[in-house]
Amino acid sequence: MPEKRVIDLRSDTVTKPTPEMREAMARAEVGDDVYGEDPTVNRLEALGAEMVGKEAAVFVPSGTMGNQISVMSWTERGDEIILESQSHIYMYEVGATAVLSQVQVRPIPGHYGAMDPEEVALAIRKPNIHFPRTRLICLENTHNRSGGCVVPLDNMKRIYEIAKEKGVFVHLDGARVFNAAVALGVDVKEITKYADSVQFCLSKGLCAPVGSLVAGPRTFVDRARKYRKMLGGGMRQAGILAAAGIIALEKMTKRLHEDHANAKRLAEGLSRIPGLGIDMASVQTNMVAVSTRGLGMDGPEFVALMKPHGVLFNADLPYRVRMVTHNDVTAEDIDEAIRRIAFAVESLPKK
Ligand code: TLP
Repeated sequence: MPEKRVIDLRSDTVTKPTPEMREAMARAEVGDDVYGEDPTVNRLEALGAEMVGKEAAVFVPSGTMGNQISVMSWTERGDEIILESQSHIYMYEVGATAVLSQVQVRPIPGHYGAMDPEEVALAIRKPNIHFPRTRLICLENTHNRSGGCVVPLDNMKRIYEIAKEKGVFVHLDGARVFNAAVALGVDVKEITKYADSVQFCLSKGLCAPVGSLVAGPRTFVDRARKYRKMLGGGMRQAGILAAAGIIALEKMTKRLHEDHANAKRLAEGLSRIPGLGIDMASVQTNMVAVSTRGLGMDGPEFVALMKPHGVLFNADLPYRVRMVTHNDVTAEDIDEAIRRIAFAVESLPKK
């Protein structure tokens, strides 16, 4: 019997570089990027900065490093930063804000990933000998742990206005900001204009093998570049990677709507399977958050149930799994995944 095709919905980070990317990587013109001499990296940084409407950008190995050098570049030891309580910077970056920037975090619970601007305003500290200085607000769009929800533009605008009134900077974790732009039907600049700096990933839905860009004012990017070096992220002939990044930005941003359509298709199919719970309002981009409570099974058990059937995804809450669509899964794969899940759930012993 032929091997079952594995349908990998764990993340859009699993995407492989496209044949066009591999070709461009093989042919990339390179130099030593620590000397600023890699023409392909320079081209990628200029292109990225231009696309998000910022003065400059720096190429970094990962989204995590991009976010962390951004926090380092805006803050001083002992400052406070405001962020959403389920944000990637708070949940998934190994507590780096405490270690690297030595800042205190002030998490605010959001609604579908969006913080209430009034709560943000209240959280900004007034000058007082007892208080840390509020220096930075971090936003995330799309918001990963809410199931890929888009933070609305008016919400970002209001928070940005509040920040500017109070002399606070705004950093956007835009790991998937192009997904947000596609979902909103706007140019990405309409989103990034409500942030002083932005980190965006080339290696997720955009399929580059490695890398993110951090963009912002030139002085900020100069500081970020220096922190990148400090953390060991100064790469040499990185043009090999940047060549794929250029294709990610120029071409792959234009196909993300396919992933969004596949996520809807998946959510609709799964919502017809008894025991699986889906909040359709949260299915806005390339993720589907599925509650497993109705199955009487926790997230990790459901992950383990489906693994032998060749459908992979992760549990991100005790009773929730996350499925992510991307360039390496087709609409047919989605239908096949729904079929396999329906079959496995139907075959469970009745309680
Ligand atoms: N997210 C990964 C995991 O770390 C959870 C994933 O599979 O979704 N910001 C956001 C919003 C992210 O989702 C991620 C990665 C990052 C930053 C970090 O990017 P990398 O993995 O390049 O360090």
